[in-house]
Amino acid sequence: MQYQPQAVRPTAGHQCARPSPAEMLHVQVCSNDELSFLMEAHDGLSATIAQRSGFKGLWASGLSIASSLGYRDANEASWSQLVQSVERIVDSTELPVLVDGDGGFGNFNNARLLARKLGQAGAAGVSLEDSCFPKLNSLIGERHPLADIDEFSGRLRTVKDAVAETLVLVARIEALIAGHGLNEAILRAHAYADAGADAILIHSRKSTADEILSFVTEWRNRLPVVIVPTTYYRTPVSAYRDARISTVVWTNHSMRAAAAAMRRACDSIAAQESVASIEPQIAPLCEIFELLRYDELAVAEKQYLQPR
Ligand code: SPV
Ligand code: MG
Repeated sequence: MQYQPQAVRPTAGHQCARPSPAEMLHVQVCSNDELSFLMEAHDGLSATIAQRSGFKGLWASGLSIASSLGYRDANEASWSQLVQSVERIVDSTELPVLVDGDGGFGNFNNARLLARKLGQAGAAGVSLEDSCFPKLNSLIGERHPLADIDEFSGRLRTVKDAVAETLVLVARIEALIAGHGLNEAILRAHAYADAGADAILIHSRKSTADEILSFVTEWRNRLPVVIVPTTYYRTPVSAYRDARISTVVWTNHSMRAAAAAMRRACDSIAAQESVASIEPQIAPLCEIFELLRYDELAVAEKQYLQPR
């Protein structure tokens, strides 16, 4: 069965106005014949830079936000720290933000609280994965216990009931990460579709896209499919277009780029006891001032800070 795009219902006041964040994300993830791309953001600056590069939507990455705070991606950062980071990301651009909500930080009750708070922070959607609390990043370690299908479906149903009007709900399947194979992944995808998910994120940590493409063939687009080609990065995106995948998420690349650049700069400054040689390699301050719209502040000062 092909998925039938269902509009995220416009909330009161949005009928004639600018589309809501959820409506913008819905177009990209759920009702678009084109392959969409979401770029990772973990703070206001990374969000701003992604928008400048032309991305039309953002992924607020759990791994990248945790890393930037100095935490491990193992639910060490709290749900309220996640919401705070999302607020900064949302405030920094006009782009819709799909938030990596991990497993919802507990049971159905924690998941719906998180979703409500993300909606209030201006997020466009939430992705919930069928992991157990506390989760561990999918790309490390061997212990990835899966949530019970019915219990996780309950988490999805309650989030759908709580925020159907304001957030796109993506159900993320960790069955391939946990080594359970294609049949389990498909079984879960159908259960999560029945529970009200708007899209399915199928995750893999293989170095080729084979198991993702097998899933897509078997799934036959009952709901749109979102993928995360971090480990199978060599596959050209034309393969995803051909497979009619909806959305590719580049989930951690700004954080990793920043880590590599900061390390180079720190190593060089420490070794040389000078910043002279790295100056041409780092962003000039005028670029930072421009990215963060200091010009707008100067204009506002003229308007609002005039001596009477
Ligand atoms: C994230 O960006 O935090 C993700 C994707 O969940 S992954 O790190 O591949 O699990
Ligand atoms: Mg994550």
